Parts: sequence; C-alpha cells; structure tokens
Amino acid sequence: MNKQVAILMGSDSDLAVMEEAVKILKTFEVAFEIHILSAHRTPDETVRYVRDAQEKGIKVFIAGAGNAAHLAGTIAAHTICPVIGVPIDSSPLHGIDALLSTVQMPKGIPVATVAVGKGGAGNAALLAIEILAISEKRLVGQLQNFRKSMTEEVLRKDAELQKKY
Ligand code: RP5
Repeated sequence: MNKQVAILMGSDSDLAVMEEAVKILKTFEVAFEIHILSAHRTPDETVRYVRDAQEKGIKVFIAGAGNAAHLAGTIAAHTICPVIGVPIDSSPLHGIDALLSTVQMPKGIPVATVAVGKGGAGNAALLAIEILAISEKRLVGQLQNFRKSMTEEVLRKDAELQKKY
C-alpha cells in the first residue's frame, strides 16, 4: 500500500500527542510514515525528507511541534502538498505559542492549523483523510460511517442519562 500521509514531529516528547493521528489513520487503513524531524535541530534532514517524500507519493503532511513551532511552516515552504499543523502544549505558555506560530503563517504559504493537543492531532488525521477522499471513494463511506457512529454514541449516552434522571 502506498504511504500517502507523512506525520512529522519536532521531538520524541511530541509522540504521545501525535499518536492520536496514528490511531485515526490506522482505523481508516490509510498508510503513513512517521518521523521525528525538527525544523531547527535537523533543518537539512527535514527539507530533504519533505522533497523526497513528495516524490515517493506522500500527498498530505501532518506536522506537530511545540514552543515557537515552525515545523509545519518549514514543510509548507518546501512542498505544494497540503500541510496540517498540530500545535503542541509543551512549553510554559501551554501551547498558545505553538498555536500562534502555526496558525499565523504569512500569506502565500498556507498551513491548515488544528486545535492544540491530542484533539487537534486526531482532527489533523481526519482532515488528511478528507483530502484523500476527494480522489479515493472508499474513504468517503468510511468518513460517513465514522460520523454516524459518533452520533449513535452521543444518543446512546443521552438515553442512559434519561434512564438515570
Ligand atoms: C519543539 O520543542 C518540539 O516540537 C517539542 O514540542 C518542544 C520540546 O522539545 P524537547 O525539548 O522535549 O525535545 O521543538
């Protein structure tokens, strides 16, 4: 199976958050690569990876980083594939720094920014799947089923609540 999504993170300390994206991609059986690559600690390797990944068939990048997070922006500067940035709460500023660094890309080089932390990492994977679903029909049905099961779960919990009170 061709690996279509690349998950990159700035540090191994980001892994617990980025594993939420892994879980979603596995659920949808979307093949992915995952690497620790830093925009500032491994700048040359990061750029080389992004260029090679595009040639290998990667279609969407997901980038998680904390602090003055510039990983997603650096990736976006070197590819025309969609880049989704996950701000990570790993600093004394509780992720507000990473959020602003990721979302405030200057015009011309977009980064789609999701919420800070695990919820954002899961949503980054869902957004990547939605992008792939434009040209991969099986994913459309899977996304619809995923939403349906969320709806059913909320309604089941509400029914339980009604029994209790
Ligand atoms: C960022 O700094 C990483 O993305 C991570 O969120 C944060 C802390 O990195 P470590 O010092 O834990 O390696 O570059």
